[in-house]
Amino acid sequence: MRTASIRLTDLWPRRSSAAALPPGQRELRVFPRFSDNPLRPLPSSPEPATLSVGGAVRRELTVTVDQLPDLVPRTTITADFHCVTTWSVCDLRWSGVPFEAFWHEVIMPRCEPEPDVDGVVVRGLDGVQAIIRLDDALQPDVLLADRLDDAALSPVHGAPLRFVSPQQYGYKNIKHVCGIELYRTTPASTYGAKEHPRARVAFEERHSIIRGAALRWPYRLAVPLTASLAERSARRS
Ligand SMILES: Nc1nc2c(c(=O)[nH]1)N[C@H]1C(S)=C(S)[C@@H](COP(=O)(O)O)O[C@H]1N2
Ligand SMILES: [Mo]
Repeated sequence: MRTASIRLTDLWPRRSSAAALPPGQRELRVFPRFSDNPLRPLPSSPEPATLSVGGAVRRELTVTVDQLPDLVPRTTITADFHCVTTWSVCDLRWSGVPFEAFWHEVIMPRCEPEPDVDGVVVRGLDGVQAIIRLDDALQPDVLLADRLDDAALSPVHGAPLRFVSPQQYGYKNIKHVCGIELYRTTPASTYGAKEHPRARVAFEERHSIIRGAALRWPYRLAVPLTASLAERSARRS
């Protein structure tokens, strides 16, 4: 299995022989847990798990995560995952509901967003959040996923629900999703300048100020330690 007992040497991103990776990215053959704060424990999820939609809407909405595939048809995508710190994992199979369909078929009719909504803040149960412009959120490969590689999404990789946006760096792919808040004016980032408003992998938008290529090495050097700490703290909690 891709996640069974990961060794430190597995956590050094290597040039890929097979896949053509985006600029500055290298491959990991394992999929570790990762975070800007690797010591943050796994959050606990309420039972049943819910997803709330609020912010610039006429009506707020809360649905259970189990309900989602009844509201919007489920889909499966295969995508590579790219962390801003330069590691990529190839061919992950995510299953869930497309965000675009959730937007048009659930949020629009039920919540009636303000006409000038520009994007959403996606929030995780651990307090981590990402700011996503609406045009990025509505890409056809963006999912609210509850399954990974034909199994229920594990707590390590973001149960009960994960925002999956393959064209954006990992930090926009929020785990343990519990809330979506619509905004009209872009809020301040909880990551500060580290969060690029778009974080598109293809354009190497790693940071809002510093040029992406300049951060490859400083970020890459921290990968093995960060990933092994995140793995250990997640598997203990
Ligand atoms: N809720 C939450 N989501 C998060 C993070 C986090 O710390 N908390 N870290 C982000 C970062 S930086 C990365 S690279 C990926 C890592 O996902 P993984 O732990 O499944 O490898 O999750 C992203 N989403
Ligand atoms: Mo990341």
